[in-house]
Amino acid sequence: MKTPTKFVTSAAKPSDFPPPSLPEIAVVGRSNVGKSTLINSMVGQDGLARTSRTPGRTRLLNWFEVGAHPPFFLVDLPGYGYAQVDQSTRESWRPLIETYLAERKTLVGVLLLVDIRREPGDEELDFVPWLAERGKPIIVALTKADKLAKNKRTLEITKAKKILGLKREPFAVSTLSKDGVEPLWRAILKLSTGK
Ligand SMILES: Nc1nc2c(ncn2[C@@H]2O[C@H](COP(=O)(O)OP(=O)(O)O)[C@@H](O)[C@H]2O)c(=O)[nH]1
Ligand SMILES: [Mg+2]
Repeated sequence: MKTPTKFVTSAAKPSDFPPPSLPEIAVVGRSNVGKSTLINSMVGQDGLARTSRTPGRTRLLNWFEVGAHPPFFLVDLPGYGYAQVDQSTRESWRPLIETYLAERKTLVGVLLLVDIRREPGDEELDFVPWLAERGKPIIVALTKADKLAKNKRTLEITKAKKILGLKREPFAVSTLSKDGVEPLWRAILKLSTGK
């Protein structure tokens, strides 16, 4: 399935954010968790969001306009948890992302990605209640599900739900096998309409 989607703009600071003209969903997660690859896979357009093997490359917020009915923006956020950048650079990104998430009026929800092989860490544990306090719905997806056997996946889904205190089970997705991508995309489309 393909949803016509186009790159809108990148921003390194709030004054570069595009006008809040459409509802938007932010994609959040550690660097290299598979944010860009998943965006490409969900909309069915390889090469739309840039993917990279180099952690920490994408330091900008990237807006994509999804031509669904009705349309909305997907925002690829810079990954947190960069091991290879110095503390001061890391600290300068945090306010940008936090400001965006806290103040963007048109933000209707967040897609949080966690590598299925990694137990959610402090960043995710802090992030879930932080969003809940701000009344922002969250969808969690465990990425790179192809790295685990099916029975092990189920175990990790249950574990992540419990650790993160989620109401719903997280999705397990693989952009390689396409497992779980379609159900996740349906949930995102629904969230984009505020339902
Ligand atoms: N095995 C596997 N690798 C994946 C999957 N999704 C992404 N990757 C790989 O993970 C790396 C990081 O992906 P990327 O989308 O750039 O992550 P981002 O930094 O979060 O945007 C790339 O080498 C991808 O090919 C997946 O579902 N399965
Ligand atoms: Mg990326």
